[in-house]
Amino acid sequence: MSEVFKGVSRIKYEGPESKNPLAFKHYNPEELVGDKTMEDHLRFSVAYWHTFTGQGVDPFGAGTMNRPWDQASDPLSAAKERMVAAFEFMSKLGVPYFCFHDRDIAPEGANLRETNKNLDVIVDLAKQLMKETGIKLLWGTANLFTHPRYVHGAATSCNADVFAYAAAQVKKALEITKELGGENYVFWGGREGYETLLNTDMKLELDNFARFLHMAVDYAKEIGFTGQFLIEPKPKEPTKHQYDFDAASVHAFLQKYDLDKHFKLNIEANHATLAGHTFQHELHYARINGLLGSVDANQGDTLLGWDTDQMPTDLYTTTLTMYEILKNGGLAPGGLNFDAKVRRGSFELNDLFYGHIAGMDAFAYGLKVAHKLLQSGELEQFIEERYASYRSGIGKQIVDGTADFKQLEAYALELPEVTNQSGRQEVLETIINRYLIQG
Ligand code: XLS
Ligand code: NI
Ligand code: NI
Repeated sequence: MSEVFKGVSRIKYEGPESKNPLAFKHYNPEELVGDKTMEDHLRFSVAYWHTFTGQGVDPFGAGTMNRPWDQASDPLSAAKERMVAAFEFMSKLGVPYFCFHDRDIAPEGANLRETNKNLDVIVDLAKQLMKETGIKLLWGTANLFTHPRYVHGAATSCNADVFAYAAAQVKKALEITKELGGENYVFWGGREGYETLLNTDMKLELDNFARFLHMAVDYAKEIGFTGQFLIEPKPKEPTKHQYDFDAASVHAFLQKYDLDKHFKLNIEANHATLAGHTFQHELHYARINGLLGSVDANQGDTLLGWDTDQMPTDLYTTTLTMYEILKNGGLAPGGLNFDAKVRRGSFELNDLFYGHIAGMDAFAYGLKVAHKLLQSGELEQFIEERYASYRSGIGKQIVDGTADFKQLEAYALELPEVTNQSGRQEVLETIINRYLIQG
């Protein structure tokens, strides 16, 4: 098939002074940061749905995107053309990974059998293109939210037939993810939640959700899929209340249902802010609990209360994100997936390059700054000193578990007065700014 992204060749690193919108200013894949190359630290991935399948539809208007592959005569031909164009785009951009939902890559047929056949055709093509380009699959997932059958949820639907249909869909999605060498498999509970408790058996829905995930774990084992399972928390949208609300509630759910050893989390920036947390909070919570598996890299808009999925360009956030990722020892087998879309007004083909270059540069810059910050130890040292009282005396006894209420009371009764020290937030914020400005 003929070239789609005409006039664009392989995107190169030109350095911070470059003004070329089709060049990287900070992302230099081979450059070493600490002991790893940027490419190995960042493990960038393109999200098939936003970049190749999305058409720029919003609740008030039709699609705006200029996408030549959508002109094909029938849905399966469009899916093939889309896949070929996707690999042209990803090769030119130089990303090592992509991610997809089953329904992004192949159209639904008249029934599940036909739909699965469509998938097989496209998976064969993807396999061939992956071999030719060396681009790998970061994760696969099943779309259990678009079709009207999922109106009341999938694994948490009130209708057992829907549960069965969703199971069949995930079974197939696991098979194709394995077939394509996917390194992870994601569960985002698209419509797993409720609109009103007046019609909802929450206990049964949550129990069923856990049953569903156990079945997935068992099936993966049966077929020898060894990729990492990930759950992607999100508090609301499309339902009023999504069960996988945030990292802490998913953690509790996994522990309650004995699933914690099988799953990690895929943390998305815009979902964190929708939950009333910072992105750093969600990453940090996941990390300290050994649950940080992968990241959906995007950003929201502070003035809008929904998942705007914008390309991440905020350097402050990318720096703090990379700080958490470095402290996590990296993300592998996870990565940084751009679950982000160019704005509806950015409808030209080249906007896809501009958007991804912006995101990749913002993360590369964040990586460089976070590495320096971490090496300097300035923040770590402050925290270390702030908690020094727990390393000797009564504090050590508390931490060691040798103190009880009676001993603590005896100690407190002898205390002349408690003295505290400043938390110095402003000083610490200035340190971040200093590193951010120095680059
Ligand atoms: C939606 C989610 C979705 C998942 C994959 O808000 O972010 O895109 O990442 O199903
Ligand atoms: Ni996401
Ligand atoms: Ni999202």
